[in-house]
Formats: sequence, C-alpha cells, structure tokens
Amino acid sequence: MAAFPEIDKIKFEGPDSTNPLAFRHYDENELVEGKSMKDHLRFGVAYWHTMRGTGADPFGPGTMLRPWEGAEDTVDNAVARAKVAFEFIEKLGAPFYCFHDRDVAPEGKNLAETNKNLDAVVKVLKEQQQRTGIKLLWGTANLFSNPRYVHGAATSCNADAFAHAAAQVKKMLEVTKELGGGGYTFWGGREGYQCIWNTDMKREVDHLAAFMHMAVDYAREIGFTGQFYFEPKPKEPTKHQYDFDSAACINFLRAYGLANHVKMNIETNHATLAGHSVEHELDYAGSQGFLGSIDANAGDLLLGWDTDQFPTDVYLTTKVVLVLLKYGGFTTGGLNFDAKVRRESFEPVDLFHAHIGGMDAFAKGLKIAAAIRADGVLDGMVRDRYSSWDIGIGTEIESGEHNFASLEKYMLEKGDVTPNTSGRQELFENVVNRYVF
Ligand code: XLS
Ligand code: NI
Ligand code: NI
Repeated sequence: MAAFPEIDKIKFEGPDSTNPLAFRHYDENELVEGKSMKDHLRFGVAYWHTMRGTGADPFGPGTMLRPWEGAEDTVDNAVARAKVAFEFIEKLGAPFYCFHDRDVAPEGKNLAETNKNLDAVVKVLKEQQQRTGIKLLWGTANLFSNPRYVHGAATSCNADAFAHAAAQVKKMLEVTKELGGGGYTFWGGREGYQCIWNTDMKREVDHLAAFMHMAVDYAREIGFTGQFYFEPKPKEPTKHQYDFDSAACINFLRAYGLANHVKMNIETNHATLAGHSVEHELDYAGSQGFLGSIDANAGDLLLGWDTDQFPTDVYLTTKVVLVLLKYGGFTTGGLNFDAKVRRESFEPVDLFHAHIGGMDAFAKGLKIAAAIRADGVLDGMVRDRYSSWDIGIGTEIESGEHNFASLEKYMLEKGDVTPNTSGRQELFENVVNRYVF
C-alpha cells in the first residue's frame, strides 16, 4: 500500500509553475557546464530526519503524523518504513540516501541480535535500491544516542564503549559495502567534553585517531573502497567537540596520518555554529584538497543551535555551488539534506515541500553560479586584485627566488609600498546581484 497515494512523481514544470508539488528549477536532465543537474548536485535524503524525525523538542513530544508507523519499534515496522522511504525518495527523484545503522533497524537485546535486525532490514534496502536505482551516498553508525555512549564513543573514558563503537562501525562498513555505498561518514557525536577537570584530552584525541585508523584498516581488509568523510561540528551535544571545524579536522587528519584516507563532509548549520559560514568551510577544505561531501541545510541566526532547516536561500546555495564548482564538483560526495521539517509542519506532504524547496534552491544556485563562471567577470575582478603577484617582485616571490635579505634590499631601494586600489566590496556584491536578480 502506498504511503503517499495522492502524490505522483514530482516533475519539473519550469519557473512559472505554481504547483507546490513540482520543481521550478530542478530539471535533472538539464545540462549545466556540460553536466546534468542530477550529476552536479547529487541530492541525498537523510533517513534519520525524514523517516525517524518525530518533531520532539526539549519542551514536548513528537508531533509528526506518520500513518505508516507502527506502535512499536520492531523489525517488521522497520521493513515497512524502509519501503515508505523508497516510495518517498523515488517520487521525489533524489538519486541518493544516507542512514545511520540505528535509523533503519531497532537495537536488539545484545549486539548479536542488533546485527541480525540490521541484516533483515538491509536485505530490504538492497532490494529497494535495485528496484529503484537509488543509491547509498554514505553510511554511518549512531555512536551517540544509546546511554552506553554517555561519555562519547571512541573518546569515552570507558574502554568498553570504544570496543562497542568499533564493533558497530565494523558492521556498518560491511553493510555499506553490501549496499554499494559511496562513502562512510564519521560525525563526532559525543566525541568531545563538558568539563576540562575530568578530561584527559590528549588521551581522548589519540583514541579517536586510533579508532579511525582501525576503520580505514578494516575497510581495506574487506575491500570497501568508498570514501571516508569527517563531519565537523563545534558543539552540541558536548561543549567542545574535537571535530570543531574544517581547519581543526584537517589538522587532526594530518597529525595522525589519516590525510590520505579521509575527506570532509561540510554541514551548513555546523559551520555557523563554529562562527564561520558554509562557504568559508567549503573553501578552506577545498583549498587543502579535502572537499568531499556536503550536508545541506540552514540554521537560524536568531537561534543558537543546530536547527537543521531546509535551505531555501538562493544566495546561500549560489555560494555553496560556486565553491563546489571551483574545486571541480563532487566525485564520490553529494548534497545530503541533513535537514528536518519544523515541528509545526507535521503532515507527510510537508516532507515533499521541504525537499522540493531545497532542490529547487540548489538548482537555481547552480544556474546562477554557472552564469557567474561563464563570463568570468567576478573571477577577473579577483584576479585583478592580486595582479601585483603576476608581475615583477610578486612573481619572483611566488617562484621562490627571494628571502628576507633580498626583500629588505628591494624595499630599501624602492622606499615604500605602491598604493593598492580599493577592495571594492560593495561593487563585488553588486556584481553578484546582477546574476541573482
Ligand atoms: C548531527 C550530524 C549528523 C551527521 C551524521 O548534527 O549532522 O546528522 O550528519 O551522523
Ligand atoms: Ni550532518
Ligand atoms: Ni547537524
């Protein structure tokens, strides 16, 4: 039985459409810079929000109307839910999905039973993938919800928690491989701390690195060739998370010999929690060769937490896509909507509105970004700003011909710095607006 009987496959109807269940900009086959929108944007649906989000908040219980949900958290329900997930993703027309082990199947009374539950649902996920052609963008393990991870997982003070987390990731790597997943994501969960007095930071960070090395080793052992991702988030649930931002994560990966195995999965709302913007985080990761995948969402600057809203701001999506294209676009990664409908948006159809809006905002952002790139005006203006590096002393410094002594000599002869031209921030902003409206 269909969960969304009244909803057909979402179609592209063009910018003039007023149909709330149609795309106005996302035409999956439209070519942009010689590549289809589908292949550029590689949209994914996040199982945890879309299929498991209840709308609960610290002040009250869930509100979501999900007629397909059974009363208890059983494997049968999980299987039924998996079919609903695929009906939704197929009607939406997203090519990918992502999940945590515990999103798709309930825990059993011990690890063995839990793994069995997972296997039962994975079998159905695999059938559904084959039926629809929808693929797993990345898998991950939930190492934060169960009370056993109260002090974290890989960074827990309890070695048994580390061991249990290892067993979970081992299993999820096998599952991700079985489902042909393109990657595996580490998000810190509770890998951080609340109180410096009770925390051995060095030991915890060393353990996190050891844990990730074990994952990399096991992937190699079983022949899982997907890309590993590390997802920064500065706080929430803990006060200090070790995976604070791109720079902190990349430093960690380099310091512990993981740089060749792990790239970044950047999430918009996590960037703003870190006091950055998503384009900053993406550009930093990209410039260092670590841009892997994106968790697409939006925060609310009036609220100080991870609100995980659907992105609808075209400036935001334009900036994201511009950076993405600058570094060559996705290879294994994609735009996973790590976003949830608001507690007040409790009807099933709201899930469609939310994803359609996000996909359209990114499609429009892609078109704008491509137009900005096509005539090269913005790029040219940036290049001009640095033009002193393309001649004379600039070229010589960049090609390594100078040292402090030779630069002192140059300046003693010259006397002072040739004045720069204006930064022209307002003009840059106006130029961008030419493409937006
Ligand atoms: C939570 C994270 C999480 C990861 C996957 O804030 O965004 O959902 O993406 O564990
Ligand atoms: Ni995320
Ligand atoms: Ni988040």
